[in-house]
Formats: sequence, C-alpha cells, structure tokens
Amino acid sequence: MVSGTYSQKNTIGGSGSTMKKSTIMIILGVSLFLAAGCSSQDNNAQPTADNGNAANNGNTIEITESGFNPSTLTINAGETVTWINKMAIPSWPASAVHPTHQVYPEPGGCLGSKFDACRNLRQGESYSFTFNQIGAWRYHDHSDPGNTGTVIVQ
Ligand SMILES: [Cu+2]
Repeated sequence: MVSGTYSQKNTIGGSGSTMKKSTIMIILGVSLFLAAGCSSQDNNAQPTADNGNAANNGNTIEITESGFNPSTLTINAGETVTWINKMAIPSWPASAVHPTHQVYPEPGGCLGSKFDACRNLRQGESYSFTFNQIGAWRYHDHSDPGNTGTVIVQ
C-alpha cells in the first residue's frame, strides 16, 4: 500500500494532494509537540522544586572544613535534618557524647542511640535523621570529635 502511493502509476495531482496532506500533518504534529513540550515542562518543574523543599523542610546542614554549617539549627519536633558532606575527607555525624553516642534518648543505631550515621559519609553523601524528641541535642563528627554542632528541637 505505501509503495503504491509513490509508484509511477499515480497522477501528478494525486501525489500533489499527498504532499499537501503530509505538510499539514507535519505542521499539526510540530504544533502538538511544542504545546505538549511546554505544558509538560511546567508540570514537571513545580512538583520537583516543591518536593525538594518538603523533603527535609529545608533543614540541611553542610559539613565543611570550618565545621557544621549552620552549627546550631532549630527545628520543630518530627522534622528531618539532612547532613551533607562537602569535604574531601570523610565525616560521621552522631549524637553526643563521643565515643558512646548515647545522649539522644532513642535506642537503636550502631552504638548508643538512634541518632548516628553509623558510617563515614564520603564527599557528596548525606545522612538524614528525624527528630521526635524535644531538646537541645549536641552532636559531633565521629571521625573528628572536636567538630560539634547542636540541633534544637522545639
Ligand atoms: Cu563519636
């Protein structure tokens, strides 16, 4: 069927109308593609941005050469904090007090409490913890115990 359309048996008028149809189809197709492309970009951009903020309520602490940034962060109970290692060397966020990590009053984790990354984060890696206990919770870098910070949960 397809090869018949382009065979020499077709009249000039026949192939002309085929070309017009093709042109219209292409224009329609491009218009639909552009319209669909624009709307899908709008639909995708907003949920991604919203979800990114909602994931940890913006409670991100960067681990840098000069310490935890911010070194003190205040959140509401039930919110999640994410530490991200921006250093080339590894970092292990964990509850005070080194080396037992037992200050945060929830059991679990690998040593004394649930608030413990339990491993070194490499550069670019992150650790998230949800604070359900109200208080001022000191923590440190288990791989560099002199580096400390506080999460205040209200
Ligand atoms: Cu420690």
